[in-house]
Amino acid sequence: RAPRGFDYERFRRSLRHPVRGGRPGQDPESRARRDKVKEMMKFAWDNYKQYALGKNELRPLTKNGHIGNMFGGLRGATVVDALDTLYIMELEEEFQEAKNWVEKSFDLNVNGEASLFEVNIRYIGGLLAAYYLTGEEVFKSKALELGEKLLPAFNTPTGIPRGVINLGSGMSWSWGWASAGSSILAEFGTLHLEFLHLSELSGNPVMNIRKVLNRVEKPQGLYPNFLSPVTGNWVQHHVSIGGLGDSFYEYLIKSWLMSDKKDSEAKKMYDDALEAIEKHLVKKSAGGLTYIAEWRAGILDHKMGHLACFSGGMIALGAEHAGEEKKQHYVDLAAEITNTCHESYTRSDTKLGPEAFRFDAGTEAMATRLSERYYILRPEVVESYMYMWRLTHNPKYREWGWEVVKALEKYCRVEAGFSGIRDVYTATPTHDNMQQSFFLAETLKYLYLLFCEDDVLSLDDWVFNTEAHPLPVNHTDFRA
Ligand code: DMJ
Repeated sequence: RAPRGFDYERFRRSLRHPVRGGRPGQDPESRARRDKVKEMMKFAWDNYKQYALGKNELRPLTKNGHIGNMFGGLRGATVVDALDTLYIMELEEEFQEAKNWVEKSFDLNVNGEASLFEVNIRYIGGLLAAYYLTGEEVFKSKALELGEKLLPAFNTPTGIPRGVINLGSGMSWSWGWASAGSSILAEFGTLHLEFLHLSELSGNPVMNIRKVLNRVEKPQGLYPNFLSPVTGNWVQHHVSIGGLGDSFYEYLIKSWLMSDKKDSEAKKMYDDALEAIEKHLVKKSAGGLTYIAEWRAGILDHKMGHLACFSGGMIALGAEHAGEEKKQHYVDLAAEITNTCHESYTRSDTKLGPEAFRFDAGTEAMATRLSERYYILRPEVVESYMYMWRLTHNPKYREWGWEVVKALEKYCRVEAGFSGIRDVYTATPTHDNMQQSFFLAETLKYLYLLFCEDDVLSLDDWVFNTEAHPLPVNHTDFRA
């Protein structure tokens, strides 16, 4: 079928709510808190612009840029990740600065090894969201051009892509650390939302991943984290709703929502997966905290990663659309998990949570290993506060979000930006000298939305990708 043009104006008219803008009647306290988060965003952006524009991240202590090795020679991860946040916060001048950089300096003719997953969620997601929010063609054409460069990674016997791709040659291979040439569930399972939009905009259908996953036999209904892109079979039986697994589950429920609830296969896979997770992984600690353990070939590891804390929000989002008989149950489960993640924050000296916390040998929601005590400006806990707030309007979620704002200001704000910290259990932590791009894409966006009215980026119109980039729900076909 010949590609047809996407009718942007028709799409904008179809939105049920304006995407941004202050609403009259908002209570003064929430307005002031929202403005504080906006000031933090401006500070994070201004320092990135001053010291690191065109690099991937800002190093706020040494006041220079960081390039890293995840993006295969692409630059400006912070610019692309920040675009939609700057736009919805009405930081107009700063948005123009970011847009100018994309227009004039964003070079896609690079040659290097990139993570397919990271390029997809940050760059493709960021560019698509910027296009849908503003209608500026430059974002669409860059997204489509970059999407093309990622396609060779899907040329495997099963259609399941490998994790690493050279953006110049199109050669792809598996991560050296992933067992026996396998692909990672959270990586190949976190492409669907963005690639559906790329297909919609370009007219080229892609992706065969869902079919393989639906067909393959699952141990106890669970999805292990490693799968061979050659045979389509699991390579190792490690299951986790945290790192390596996380956003695969998130993209099932969000695929269904983004399809305007038509993709019933995704909904069924989500429902079944969540049931298996509840049956085998959800536990209650001696102190009454609900958590999600990890599973290694049948043996439970009573640990929850910060990454797994997104699941409170995911279950809340699913609960809103669950049948009446299940709804309250899922609202309660989401609230309990979010509460546990909040506990991991309140039990630290900084009121920020560790990278992983455990529930064994008398430990409750605290890190036990030195190597797990750090906080790198991650969003998952405030992400869950935002979804729980929109679902319940219980004011405690706004209070919890405000506690995080205060802690970020006290412990992570430095002279030239925000930095991660190495130990949340000391009131004088050392800094890791890194302002992660997801801090601007996600952490600050979710905090801002927590203090906005519900119709700013309404969940009726938008689905957030796993990097918090809003993609529109397909109410109708907008091809002219
Ligand atoms: C982000 O890139 C995304 O949220 C991803 O899903 C997980 N890791 C970081 C944030 O912690």
